[in-house]
Amino acid sequence: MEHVLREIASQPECWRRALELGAASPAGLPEAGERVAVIGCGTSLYMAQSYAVLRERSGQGETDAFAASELPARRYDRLVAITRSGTTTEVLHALGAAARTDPGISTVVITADPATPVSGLAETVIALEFADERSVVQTRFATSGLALLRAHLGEAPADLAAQAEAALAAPLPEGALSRRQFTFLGSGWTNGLAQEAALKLRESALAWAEAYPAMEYRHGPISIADGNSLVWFFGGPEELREELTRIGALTTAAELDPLADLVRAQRLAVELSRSRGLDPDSPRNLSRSVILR
Ligand code: F1P
Repeated sequence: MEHVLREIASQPECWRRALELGAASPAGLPEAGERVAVIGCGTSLYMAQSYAVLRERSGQGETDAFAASELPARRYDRLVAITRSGTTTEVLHALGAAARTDPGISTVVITADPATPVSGLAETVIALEFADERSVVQTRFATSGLALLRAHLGEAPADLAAQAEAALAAPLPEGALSRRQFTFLGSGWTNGLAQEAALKLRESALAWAEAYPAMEYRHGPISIADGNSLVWFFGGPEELREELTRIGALTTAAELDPLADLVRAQRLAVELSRSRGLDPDSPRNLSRSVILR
């Protein structure tokens, strides 16, 4: 069995541990009222985006998410970095630059591997070693990190881990494997999930996969949709789904919590990869951590 499939299947257990940890408010996470920037790259960026929306929505304070390479020189009370590997160059640079330009800023990193350079650059380290992964393609570290952050906000459904179990058993959209174009739509905090689902399909299955805020999708990208498309709703209006059905696209929508539905999209990525004769553990042109020299 592929590592990624084993890691996908272990998410309910990982989420239980992450939810417990988040609810216990580990030191270093943002306090209510703070202005916060959250950074990451790739998957970790998309989790940062989802968290930023959730935190603002919960009334705990202004929260911006940035690709680590794009962190502006603004003043924040706290910088939260998310990195599975702890070695991603842009994350290390951003933490270093923030400490130099804004000595008053508090820094915290959420990582799967605390024995890495990132630990020397953040004041507080939250280690999710139990969610570390062998696969290049991230699944359980990312979702466990977001589960932890949601629990810390007091926003995680009590049965979230059970919903991950349901997502592992839920059917994939019938006919999905024969589609050639995949679009994931979100709204609010689920935009990050839509981006992450599309990334999974690109990394694991070299698939043509895109992601948009559902309402933005109407402003052009919808022209792509046809009988070869699967459009997956993590958020967005029912009328749009009906319109896409009329166009001939296959559609599916989250019946579970959207984070649990991401598990279903991860499974689709692996199935699609297999059906194309690829190895989902070894995406083309990608290493487990992007380290720039
Ligand atoms: C971020 C990342 C992943 C990507 C691949 C390479 O890593 O860009 O999103 O899927 O694994 O690294 P990290 O900073 O979270 O370790």
